[in-house]
Amino acid sequence: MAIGWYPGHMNKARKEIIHALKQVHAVIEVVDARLPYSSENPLLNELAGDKPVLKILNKADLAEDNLTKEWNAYYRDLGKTTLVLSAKSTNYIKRQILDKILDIASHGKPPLKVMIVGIPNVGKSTLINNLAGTKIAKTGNEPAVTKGQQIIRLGDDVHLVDTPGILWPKIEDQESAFRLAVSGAIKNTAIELEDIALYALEFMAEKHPDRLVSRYDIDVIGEEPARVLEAIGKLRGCLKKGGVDFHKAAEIVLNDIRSVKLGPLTFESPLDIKIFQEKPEQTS
Ligand SMILES: Nc1nc2c(ncn2[C@@H]2O[C@H](COP(=O)(O)OP(=O)(O)OP(=O)(O)O)[C@@H](O)[C@H]2O)c(=O)[nH]1
Ligand SMILES: [Mg+2]
Repeated sequence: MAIGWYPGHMNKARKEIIHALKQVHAVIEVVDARLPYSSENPLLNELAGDKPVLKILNKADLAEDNLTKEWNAYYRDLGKTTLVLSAKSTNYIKRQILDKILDIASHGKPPLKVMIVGIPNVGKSTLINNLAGTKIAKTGNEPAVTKGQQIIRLGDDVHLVDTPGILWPKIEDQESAFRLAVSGAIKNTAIELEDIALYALEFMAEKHPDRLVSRYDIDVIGEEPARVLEAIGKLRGCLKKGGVDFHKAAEIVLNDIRSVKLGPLTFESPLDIKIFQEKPEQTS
């Protein structure tokens, strides 16, 4: 499936990351707390080699607290060091990150150089700006623009490189591609907007039907996602010649989800991932 990332792009990103990682001693990996599995890049472990990695579950303000706790415990069990954050709003981020970095990275010859890496849209630039205390990196959905290499001091002997390493998203896995699309991490290209909204509605109907009912005042129990989308479209006046404008209705649903109008949401749990990973063994 191609969603703006072709093998050529991935190769280029891979080479750039390998080159950039040579210049640092430790790595801060940013993932989206709403989909920690789907927003990580499986090759980072290999690319980081034996460099210590601090895994940041960002956008915690958008995720479900109980599931964020489950993810945190899951990673801790795997021996990973994590930090749950909201780069957009949390204060004292610098102190928290510095403490964790010093925990995992031994001091060789100072300064200890650190770099932020992650797939697009997880909040790398927002985090960098927060740490720098000024707007160094452009945020939004465009790649960061850097005004010459600058160093951000996390502590006297710990320096952060201001250019994030961009990794490619896990789009080869269908489930992950849909979750990334719902979260807004990958732009709506190869997957139709309606299909993304239908995926989201199926998830909502299964996990949080009450929230759908209270937001849209519709019947969702036992209904097909397409009928739910149609009902939302009718209710919100998304009409075109011949019936409901599904595209407009899909936009409404996805905007509502991304702007937390349907409450904090986490699209996957550690249990889902375990089930997913155990599947091939069961069928072999
Ligand atoms: N609610 C919330 N939004 C966040 C948080 N961190 C980042 N964002 C938003 O997420 C969007 C993407 O953030 P960026 O910092 O641009 O992400 P990035 O990883 O630099 O993305 P690329 O430059 O495309 O690789 C922006 O709209 C941010 O405002 C957070 O902790 N909470
Ligand atoms: Mg950026």
